[in-house]
Amino acid sequence: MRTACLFAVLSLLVPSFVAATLLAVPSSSAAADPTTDTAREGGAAARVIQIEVGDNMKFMPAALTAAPGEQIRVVIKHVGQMPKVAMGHNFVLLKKGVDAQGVADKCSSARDTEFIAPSVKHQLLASTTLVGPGETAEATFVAPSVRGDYQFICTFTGHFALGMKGTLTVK
Ligand SMILES: [Cu+2]
Repeated sequence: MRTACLFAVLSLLVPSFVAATLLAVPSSSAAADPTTDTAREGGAAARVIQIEVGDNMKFMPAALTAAPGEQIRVVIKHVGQMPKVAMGHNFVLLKKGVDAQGVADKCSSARDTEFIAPSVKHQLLASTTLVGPGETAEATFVAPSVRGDYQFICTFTGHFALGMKGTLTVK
């Protein structure tokens, strides 16, 4: 009874709550199917940017653009062969002015938290979980209102130092 009332109230207040609730079911079942286009799920207004990551330790593409305040959903897909334990990747978008090497250093030993050290979270605009071959992960965020370049990196041990980085240009 109480749950039903809460649902009704939320539905009135937030029309998208209903859609989000309904979408939650197909999302979870589709996640088991690697051929499913994850990017189409979740609906709403976010623009999807797909990035491939692989055994060459590059983001492809490494140069992204967004409008100030634009809703963005970054989807990374691991297209490599090497096992996740040796070649996992993530997408970590940094706030403006954050020292990328410092973040990479702190995260490099944070394997238990998928290479996102708790101490750097306040320096991030967005981050995904870690992916291995054939896996995808996504991060949804609002592009900053301040125009300029924002760095993104992979925080798996050593990858930033080997050049696994890119730039989101807000313009
Ligand atoms: Cu990586």
